Amino acid sequence: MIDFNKLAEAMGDLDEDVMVETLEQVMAEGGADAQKAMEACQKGMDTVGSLFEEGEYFVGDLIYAGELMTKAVEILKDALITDGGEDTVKARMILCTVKDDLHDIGKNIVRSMLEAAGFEVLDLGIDVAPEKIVETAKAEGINIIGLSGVLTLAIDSMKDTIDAFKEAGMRDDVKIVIGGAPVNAEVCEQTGADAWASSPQTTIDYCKSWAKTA
Ligand code: B12
Repeated sequence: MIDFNKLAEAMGDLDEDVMVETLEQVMAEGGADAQKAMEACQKGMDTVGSLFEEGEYFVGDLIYAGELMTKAVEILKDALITDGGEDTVKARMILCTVKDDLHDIGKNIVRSMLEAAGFEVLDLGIDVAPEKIVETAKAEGINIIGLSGVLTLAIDSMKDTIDAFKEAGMRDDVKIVIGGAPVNAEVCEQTGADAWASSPQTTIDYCKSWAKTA
């Protein structure tokens, strides 16, 4: 029986041994609980964030937490990613972390899942300026865009990016999904995005529906 609270605690405590052992147990049992394990790790990341805010953890701890999360995804990957079966799509899309934000763990998880669902993901990386996203969409003829960001100020960069599409006269040609810790329905409306998602699966569902009508 896997103790997901213990897993979340291990991630919060940056206890690599317990984390790896628990995740390996999830995989040894067939990986059916991989999604639950992922959620527990994310809960642990929230603890890391809170301890950082309280001054108990430092930037070095955030870096280490990031490495642990990457390791967790590496262990769970095969169980998290489904091959998409008959529903697999073939479409190209852009994904990146918006300007001034360097966080990319969530983006990379979303990319892996989108690729597994059949998308060809043009990953522009982190701290990507609105102009670069617009120019790439234009040059490559891409009309599905995913914007990631976890800093509060990423919300402004998302809005700036969407405004840049408007200014380029391309807003009606693209569908934009935003995601990351501070993103919710209100932020979606505020930025003018077409959709928002907190889980990779919801992201895939939106992108698939857009790929079909593109
Ligand atoms: C790891 C981490 C770092 C690492 C990042 C390593 C990396 N390669 O990404 C490092 C050390 C570099 C870092 C730096 C900083 N960080 Co930091 N970091 C974190 C931490 C602990 C975890 C973030 C994370 O990876 N979460 C796990 C992933 C899986 O979750 P996620 O990104 O939300 O992604 C999921 C969903 O949101 C969604 N999703 C993600 N992207 C997308 C995209 C689309 C299109 C869709 C649809 C869905 C989607 O799917 C994912 C999977 O489910 C958070 C705390 C927290 N609880 O988030 C702080 C946090 C984000 N950091 C914070 C801060 C303050 C900083 C620094 C300013 C610290 C400093 N003083 O230097 C710098 C900022 C640098 C910059 N300009 O970006 C604050 C932000 C505060 C704020 N409100 O703006 C937080 C919240 C910590 C805190 N509580 O204070 N950080």
